[in-house]
Amino acid sequence: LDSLKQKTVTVLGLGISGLGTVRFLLQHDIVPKVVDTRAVPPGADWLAHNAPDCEAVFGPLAEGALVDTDVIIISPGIPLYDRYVAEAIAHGAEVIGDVELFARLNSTPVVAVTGSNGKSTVVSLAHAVCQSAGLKVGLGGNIGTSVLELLERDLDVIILELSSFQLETTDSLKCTSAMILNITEDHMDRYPDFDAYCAAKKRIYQQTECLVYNLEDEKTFLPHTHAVSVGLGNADYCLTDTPKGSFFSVYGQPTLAVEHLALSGKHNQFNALAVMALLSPFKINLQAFKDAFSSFTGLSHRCQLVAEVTGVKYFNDSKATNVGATVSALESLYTDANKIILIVGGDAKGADVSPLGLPIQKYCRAIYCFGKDGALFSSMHTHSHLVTSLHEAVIGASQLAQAGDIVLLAPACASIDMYPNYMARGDEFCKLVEEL
Ligand code: UMA
Ligand code: ADP
Repeated sequence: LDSLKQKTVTVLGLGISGLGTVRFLLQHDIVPKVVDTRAVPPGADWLAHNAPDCEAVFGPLAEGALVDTDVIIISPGIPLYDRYVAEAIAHGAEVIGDVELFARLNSTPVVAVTGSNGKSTVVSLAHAVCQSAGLKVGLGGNIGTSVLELLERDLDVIILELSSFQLETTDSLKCTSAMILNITEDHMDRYPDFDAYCAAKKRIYQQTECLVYNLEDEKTFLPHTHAVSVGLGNADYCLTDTPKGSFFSVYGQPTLAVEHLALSGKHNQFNALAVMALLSPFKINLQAFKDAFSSFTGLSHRCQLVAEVTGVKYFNDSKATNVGATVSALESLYTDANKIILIVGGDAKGADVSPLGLPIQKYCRAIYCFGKDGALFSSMHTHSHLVTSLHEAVIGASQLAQAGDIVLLAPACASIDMYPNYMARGDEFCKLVEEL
């Protein structure tokens, strides 16, 4: 921090992470310049009331806007190849993220999780286990809390959800354990290709004592002296069948019956195993896992049962914002006894959506496609309906559904073409279902 005090510092982006950074810097007597290309960024009000000394530049940037600064603390929402950022780097500016600043100052053990899907569920469940074990635990990062807030607290362990965006600007993060849960295509509007996205995720392993990986996804692996595998079958942490039913097993030893996990679906059983592997360095007793697994019922908008109307179940999986998440929702909800009517579409973020074709044909009775990229999906099923709103999709699906069917909102797309965020999209779905 002392070295930062000698430099000119710009915070670029005044959302959650930018605001967390400004607050932190001010607490340490560093007054940054604050820049955001939006006319009124989310933190504008706070800044005006609490930090009138900060020079604030909001709205479209002028040529050379960032060149007269030594350090830029950049929002994960802005890529390093942004024209003005690249120009500043060429002029010698150091560009880091809030996670890098956190990493340089932190001395508390860190458990870090990235992946295309399951991050928030895994970090929240890990947080619940640590709480049950009586540990002082903090949770932050991409899940929506500024990591720098965690530095101010007296904690035994910090659990971080990290996006590929955050990892791009992070070099110094030391972890007790770290895991890439899985890698499927996402954010292809930000990366030149899939390899670049994978490379960003793998940065989480740079300085970890224990590397936890998904045995069924080789992209999550890097050679390491202490590598631990997770998988539904045949991994260090896996499921085994015993005369007493299915168990979470650790190096071949059944430890906890799967029935204790309140979350449903195979992907959540994988998530639970990931939590066990990630927390293995902390020697937490089994009772804490049992208590947390049985009381954690999941986060909103992730494969949540909204209601059953005339024998048809409606599930809100608005957080399925990429193809991988939608495939896993279809696989976990489908049984021989029910067919799925899928509501899909939104902003596909430049993804190749074709891997959804087979699961849609296999598991769906029909599909309703909406939003900016809805048409990308409409050729995937013979009973496909291209509609202009979620309202039209829910009404159509409810008329078509037969008793025993499932109507599933799992859009495989971001929501920004029609909604402020995925929560607003999920909330509208729930409201429409309630009105049926
Ligand atoms: N923006 C501008 N101009 C600016 C700054 C931002 O146009 O000068 C726009 C960009 O489109 C950007 C968006 O605003 O993508 C959000 O930027 P922000 O600085 O307001 O973001 P924060 O509120 O700080 O939120 C960020 C993460 N957002 C992104 O990575 C896009 C949040 O993850 C994270 O919770 C938060 O920091 C705290 O760590 C959100 C997210 O969508 C949930 N993450 C992606 C995902 O999960 O798929 C990676
Ligand atoms: P993230 O934070 O990575 O977006 P979430 O836990 O919020 O992950 O879940 C996002 C979506 O991914 C939801 O639709 C959820 O049902 C699905 N999902 C959760 N865990 C997994 C997993 N292990 N593999 C694939 N999909 C998953």
